[in-house]
Amino acid sequence: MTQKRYSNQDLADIFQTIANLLEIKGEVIYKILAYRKAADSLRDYGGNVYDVWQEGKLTDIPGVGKAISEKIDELYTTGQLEFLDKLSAEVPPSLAEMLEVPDLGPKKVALFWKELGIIDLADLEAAARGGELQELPGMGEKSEAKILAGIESLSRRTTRTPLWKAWPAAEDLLARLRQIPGVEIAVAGGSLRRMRETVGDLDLLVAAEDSSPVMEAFTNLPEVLQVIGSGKTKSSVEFNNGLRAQLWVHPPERFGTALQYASGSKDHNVRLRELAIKQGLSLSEHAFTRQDQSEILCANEEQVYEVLGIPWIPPEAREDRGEVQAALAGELPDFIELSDIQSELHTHSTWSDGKLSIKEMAIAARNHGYKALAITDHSPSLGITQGVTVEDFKKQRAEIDSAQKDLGDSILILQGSEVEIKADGTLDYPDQVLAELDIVFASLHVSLRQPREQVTQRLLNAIQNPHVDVIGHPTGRLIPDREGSDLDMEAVFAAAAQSGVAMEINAHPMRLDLNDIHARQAIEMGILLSINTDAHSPGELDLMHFGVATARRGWVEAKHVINTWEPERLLSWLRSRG
Ligand code: DGT
Ligand code: CA
Ligand code: ZN
Repeated sequence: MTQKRYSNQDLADIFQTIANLLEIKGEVIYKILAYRKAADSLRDYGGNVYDVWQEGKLTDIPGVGKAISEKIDELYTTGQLEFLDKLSAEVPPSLAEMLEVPDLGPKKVALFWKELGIIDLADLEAAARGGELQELPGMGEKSEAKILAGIESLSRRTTRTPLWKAWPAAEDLLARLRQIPGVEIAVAGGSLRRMRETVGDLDLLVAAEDSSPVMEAFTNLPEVLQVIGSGKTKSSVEFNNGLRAQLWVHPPERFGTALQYASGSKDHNVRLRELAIKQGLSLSEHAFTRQDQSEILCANEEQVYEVLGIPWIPPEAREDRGEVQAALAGELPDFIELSDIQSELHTHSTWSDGKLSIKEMAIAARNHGYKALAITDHSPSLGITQGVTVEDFKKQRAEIDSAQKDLGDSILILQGSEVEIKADGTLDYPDQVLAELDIVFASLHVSLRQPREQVTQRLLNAIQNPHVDVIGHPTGRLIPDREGSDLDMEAVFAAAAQSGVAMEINAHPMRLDLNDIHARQAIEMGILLSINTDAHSPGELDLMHFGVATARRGWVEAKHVINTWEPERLLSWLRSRG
């Protein structure tokens, strides 16, 4: 009997596997859901399940009932699980990996297994390439091609963590680091500070005279699964949930060089070191060093750039995409800031799938300091949500008028729509209905996997409709699992530049769509942008900074973004369009 110290993540994986195998086997749904719920709950559990087990309090963990706690107990005591062994003998565990393929469900997996003896992804890929899947009942050429594309997207997937997961985790860790005696500053560095859409690991920077108590506290955090490395200025750990973090600790008088170094990117840092060398200096995370070995210390990051003779460059733009050259030439853009945003133009209310009424959303937006809010509920064809019917618009307008009356001129409420670009390329409302609205977003939500030419043409139709003001989350991607549509962006931008439609940077961190590269391309072509959270609840209005960061990564200035404008100017731009 061996004891194994399963991590929270290990346990979650085991129950996830059980759920998947039961599903393929055709077990009743409530059992499957119980295992899934347990898996989710264990994965997100803050403490160490192992410790809870030792205290005999497993059932205190949400989602862990008698059956699950007995299995955890068996795993910790014996190192195995008889139930899983038996199940695996019936249903090959490798079948579960096929469920990772987008749009491939347990019924199909069971079919492939029983009919063709396919037991893993490699078998599946071979069968799809050989055209064997399309012969099966309920399958065809199209669904086979879709599976193949899904397998390819899986192999592109990396172990990087989406920013939307990493960011709150880092904020929580930083808040706790700030509680440690002796910690003067605790901030994010690395790709996290540069707001890349995914991060490899979290870099956390602390200023403290004495590093050892900080390192000690960090490596002993309850959710640390293992300490990968530990030294005086840097420690590296892996948490129960699979996330990794490095903590850098430097004395306050050297914090500027440390923060600059750890913020990266590596390529940006290489450029800075080249600049330093030209001045006879070497630049490290500790200091600038002159040839006589004397040091120049920088307590803050601005000083590092000052010594190098260039303006401070925002972290989001430190990707070696020409920013150092631009800084040297005095041609850095006037990067947009969160405080430049004057209005939120893409939101949902109870008229479709939003949580709040129009008035409640307007109050929430006003609390963010916004001067205007557009309500852009979905049109009816998007079957998953209730949409606004043509008949509804009158009633909705009356509700807006009444909310506007109650709120006075503290915030301007616009009646808008997020009209669906349907699979056939037409919009979900007739033109005369669109013409009545204050602002129209057109978005793709369905049939995103159409061939390039077809899906691009749909977007072009919307761009060319004179009543459409903004294209919402243009590619439709979801980070990390859903790639955007296969759009011909050259054609899209050319059409947008011509029609004058604005393109959205959707600020929701699962979207960030347009991305940084496309945003930069768009403004270079003279296209206006609009940054919005697509909030379905008041809390989501807080996500704006992710969109602004994406814009900054794309060198976007306030003047490129329509919702930095005063309401007057916005209204006159909207009126000047159809
Ligand atoms: P990630 O974690 O893959 O999303 O990307 P970063 O940028 O956070 O990179 P990471 O975590 O490997 O290292 C954090 C920072 O440390 C990186 O942004 C710059 C700095 N750094 C790491 N390795 C090197 C290096 O070899 N040379 C220089 N100049 N800087 C480095
Ligand atoms: Ca990192
Ligand atoms: Zn929306």
